[in-house]
Amino acid sequence: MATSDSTKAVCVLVGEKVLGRINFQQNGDSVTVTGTITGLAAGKHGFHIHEFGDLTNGCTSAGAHFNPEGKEHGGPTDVERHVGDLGNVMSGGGDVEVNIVDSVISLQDNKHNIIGRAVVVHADPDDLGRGGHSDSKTTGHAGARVACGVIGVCT
Ligand SMILES: [Cu+2]
Ligand SMILES: [Zn+2]
Repeated sequence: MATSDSTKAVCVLVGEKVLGRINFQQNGDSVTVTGTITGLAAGKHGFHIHEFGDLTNGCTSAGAHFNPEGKEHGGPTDVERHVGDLGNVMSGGGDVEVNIVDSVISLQDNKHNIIGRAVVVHADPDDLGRGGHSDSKTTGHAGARVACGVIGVCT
């Protein structure tokens, strides 16, 4: 996989009702994830990096959670997590301000680089692998994909 060091990236999220913009900024070993999402129902919504920046077939073709280490699904503070596991965003029913700092994803030239992959926002809460559902250890039981976008380098 050819990657190169970047310090900033952006993702425009598009769905039927849900829209948004997410910015990524590399700060040392961590990435600050900020932005706004509109149109989300009140409650928690799974928020992940998925493996493919391919929206040919809508958000479905973004594939599974970005998981270059071959781990089980978890929460962002768990050792056992997919690289793409950023947990949940919380909606109060209005616009959602995203503000996450994560030290597992990267914009640098290494195998955790997320450039060219996809952000997916889900209809339901991510149970962080703890829900006991058949898909808790793969998807966090987060349900349908309500918006997605490809992560690209920006200035
Ligand atoms: Cu997801
Ligand atoms: Zn996951």
